[in-house]
Amino acid sequence: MKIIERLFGHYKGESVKEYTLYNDSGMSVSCLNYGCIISKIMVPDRNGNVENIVLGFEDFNAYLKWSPYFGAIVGRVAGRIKGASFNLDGKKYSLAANDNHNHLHGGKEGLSSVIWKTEKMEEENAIGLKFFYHSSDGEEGYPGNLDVTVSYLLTNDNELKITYEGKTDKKTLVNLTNHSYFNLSGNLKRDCLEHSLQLETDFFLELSPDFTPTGRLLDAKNTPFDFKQGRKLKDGIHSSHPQNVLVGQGYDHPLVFANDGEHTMVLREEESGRTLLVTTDQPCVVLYSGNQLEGPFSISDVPARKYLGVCLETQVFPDAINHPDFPSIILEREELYYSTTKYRFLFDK
Ligand code: G6D
Repeated sequence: MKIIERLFGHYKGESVKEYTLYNDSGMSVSCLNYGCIISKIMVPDRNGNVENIVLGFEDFNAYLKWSPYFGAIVGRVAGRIKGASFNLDGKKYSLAANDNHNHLHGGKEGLSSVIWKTEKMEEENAIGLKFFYHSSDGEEGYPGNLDVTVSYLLTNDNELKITYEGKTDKKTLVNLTNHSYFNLSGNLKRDCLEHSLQLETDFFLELSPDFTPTGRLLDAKNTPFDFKQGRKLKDGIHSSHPQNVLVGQGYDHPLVFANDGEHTMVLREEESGRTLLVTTDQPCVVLYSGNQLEGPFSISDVPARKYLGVCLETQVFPDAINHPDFPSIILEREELYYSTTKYRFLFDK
C-alpha cells in the first residue's frame, strides 16, 4: 500500500496536488486537494484489465472550465435550495443563485471548488487521506464558522470509505455528498444505459420544472423508478414517464430508502463483470444519469455525451430546509455532523 503525490496544477496561488492511493489488491484511487475531487478509480474487470471507472480529467484547467462536479465533495448543502434562500430561527438567509433562481451544490464557490488541507492516513489494511476545510461564517451566504473533515480510506478489500464530519459555532445547514460519475465499462468504452441498479426504495421525490422537490413522495412501484428487483438505467432513459421526461430523458431524482439505518445499493455492468456496492447511512440517494453531460469537451479523450456516467449522490433530501416534513439538515452549535458512505468494488472471476 502506498500514496504517490504529484503536482496537478495551481489555483489562486496554491498548489493543486493529485494523490494516488494504491492498495495491495490491484485497485487505486486518485484524488485532488481541490474539492476533494476523485479524479480516477482504477479497478480490474473480469479479465483482469485494470481500467478507470469514474469520469475525470487529466488536466486541471479542464476541471475549472468544464467539470459538472466530477468526483467532487459538494456542499455545504448538496442539491438545490429553492429560491436560493431559507429561514432559520426567524432570519432569512440569501444564498448565491447559481442555478437559475435556485442555489445548487453549495453555490458559486462551494466546497467543490476550494483547496482543502490534506493529511495522509495509514492503517494495517487501509491507506487514505483526510481533507480539512474551514468555511467561514457567511461563506456562500451560510451562517456559522463550519469546520469540515472528509476522509477517503481505501482498504485491501477494494472498498473506498468516505467519512464526513462537521462542527459549527452557530446553527447552520450541512448536507454533504460526493458527486462521482461512475462508468463501470472501464475507460468510458460504453455509456451507462446497460448498467443495472438495485436498491430498496418504495418512493421517490417528485421534481418540479426547476428540478426542486415539490414535496410529494411518488410511489415507485411498477414505474421506471422501481429498482427493488434491479433495473437497467435505459428503462428510465427511454421512458415516457413524465418525471423521466422532465429531467431530459433519464433520472435526476432523490430515491428514498425504504427504512432507517444503513442502506446498500448495487450498480453492475454485465459486459465488464464489474459491480459497485454502495452502503450509506443517508436517507436518500440522488440518482443522476448524466442527462446534461453534453458539451464541446472530451473526458479522457472521449467526447462528452449524455449518459456517459451515473451519479449516486447519497445525502439528505434536497431543499430539506424548505420542507419541514423532510429529514433535517440543520446542524446545531457544537453538534457533530457525521456521515459515511462506502463504495465496494467487485468483479466476476
Ligand atoms: C444538473 O440537475 C442536475 C444536477 O442534479 C447535477 O448535480 C448537475 O447537473 C451536475 O444540474
